[in-house]
Amino acid sequence: MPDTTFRPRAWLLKTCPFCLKLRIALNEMGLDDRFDFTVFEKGDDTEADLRRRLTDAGIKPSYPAVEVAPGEYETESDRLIARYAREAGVDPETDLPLLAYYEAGVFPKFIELFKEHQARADADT
Ligand SMILES: N[C@@H](CCC(=O)N[C@@H](CS)C(=O)NCC(=O)O)C(=O)O
Repeated sequence: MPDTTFRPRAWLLKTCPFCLKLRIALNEMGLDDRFDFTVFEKGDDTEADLRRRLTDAGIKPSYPAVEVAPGEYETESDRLIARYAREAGVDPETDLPLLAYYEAGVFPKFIELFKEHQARADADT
């Protein structure tokens, strides 16, 4: 019998553009209530725990990450969005105008800023 009590958990790095993309898509698909969200910061205990979970599952750590079924993890924002869009019966290309607005506007700039910020943080350590 399928486990109907399972709730997917989405791990989102606080300043990650791809994590915000997934969050926007889930919200726009009306799926927020079905998920538990864990927001973490670079270097904290939550990130260490997530990296362990992904590595143990044979997945290269990358954020966002979702436990899509008990003990089963998936990364890659586009793949995750496609997976839940299928479940929600929507086409992410045409049915999610807020996601489209984010992807065509702030998203590429946000990635540039994130990378610059990351490079500065790496240089400081
Ligand atoms: N193609 C991936 C890219 C995700 C990505 O590059 N995420 C960054 C954070 S914004 C990451 O996981 N970095 C690895 C790290 O910080 O260790 C996706 O769409 O999910």
